[in-house]
Amino acid sequence: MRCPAPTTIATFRVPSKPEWFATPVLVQAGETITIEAKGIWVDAHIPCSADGYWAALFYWLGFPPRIADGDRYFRLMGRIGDPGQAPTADSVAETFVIGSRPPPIRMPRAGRLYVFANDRVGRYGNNWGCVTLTVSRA
Ligand SMILES: [Ca+2]
Repeated sequence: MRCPAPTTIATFRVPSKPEWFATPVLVQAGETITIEAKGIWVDAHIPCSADGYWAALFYWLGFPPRIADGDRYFRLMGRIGDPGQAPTADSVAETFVIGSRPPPIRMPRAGRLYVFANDRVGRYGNNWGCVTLTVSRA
């Protein structure tokens, strides 16, 4: 039986400044996609990959990022939203961790893939750089 290779849907850059970045990727409920993120982006003066960086002190001081992420900041996160409208509020339940090379991710619903660096609300102005995502269908 033939086993097709993953099909690349799109390759694109994701800047770290927007609180929501609308990707060109539209998904169906239940399909599985793979994502690979390459490159370095910067939170203020802290360069990191799409895996973010360890920031237990910020959590301890009472300043976690938008989505609590086990003492990490700035990890690439994803969420499926309406194709023409980014989400207007964060939802822990609907957000999934991406990072730089996650295992295949099953899409919880149909829609557009939105992504963001998991920074603190109101602290996106000092973000720089972008990572490059390649999204494939398994
Ligand atoms: Ca920042």
